Amino acid sequence: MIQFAFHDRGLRGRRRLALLAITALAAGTGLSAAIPAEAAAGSRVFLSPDSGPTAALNFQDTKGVVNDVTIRENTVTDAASPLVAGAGCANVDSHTVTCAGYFSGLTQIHLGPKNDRIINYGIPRVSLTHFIYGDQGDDIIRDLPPAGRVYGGPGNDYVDIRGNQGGAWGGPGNDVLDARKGNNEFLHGENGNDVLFGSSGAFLYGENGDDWLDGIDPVMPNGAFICDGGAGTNLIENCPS
Ligand SMILES: [Ca+2]
Ligand SMILES: [Ca+2]
Ligand SMILES: [Ca+2]
Repeated sequence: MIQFAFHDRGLRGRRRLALLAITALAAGTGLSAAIPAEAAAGSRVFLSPDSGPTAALNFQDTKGVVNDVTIRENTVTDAASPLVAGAGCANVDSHTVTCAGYFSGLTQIHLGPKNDRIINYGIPRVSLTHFIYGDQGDDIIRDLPPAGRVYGGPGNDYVDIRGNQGGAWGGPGNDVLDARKGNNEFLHGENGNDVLFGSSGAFLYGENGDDWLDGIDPVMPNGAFICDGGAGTNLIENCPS
């Protein structure tokens, strides 16, 4: 009996050891799973907060890659580079992420370095202020929902805003800011020789550099409301005098 009891303790001891080994293995598995996720190449897509009516869609190019992004409702695709889903989001495949709880229309998009492209179709019937940053490089940005705030950042950027009451800032570089398909938009060329196209009720500010401003029609309501070339030798057409 004693021998059996001893043997039993030994067995239990081995079971404990085995259990410890399994626990260690599981912890190790968790660790090894975390390392590839941390090291995974790809831009990050996540919600902040991760759910609810104010959950904003975040896009961050943390790898300095070329991005070619499309946002359509709660789905983000990048035709040029892989995506890694974070809080509130999940990968459909390596270039596609969906964020099931995203319906606010709020965005914080950072395209990071390189010459990137984005089309934001947004969410139908939502017009909350949202933000897109081209950052470094010559970026092409098209924003369709109302109330966007688009910043080209450094480089020669092309920004096309098509909503209502949106704004575009070209940043340093020779930019093209196009509001011909929008209404009541604010365009700021900032530094560089910029081209600004307005439309109904637009406010065009060339700011520093030799800018070309086209208000589309010198008479409201079809044309721009204000065309101000700012410092530099400017060409101003189809604007109210
Ligand atoms: Ca980029
Ligand atoms: Ca840029
Ligand atoms: Ca500029």
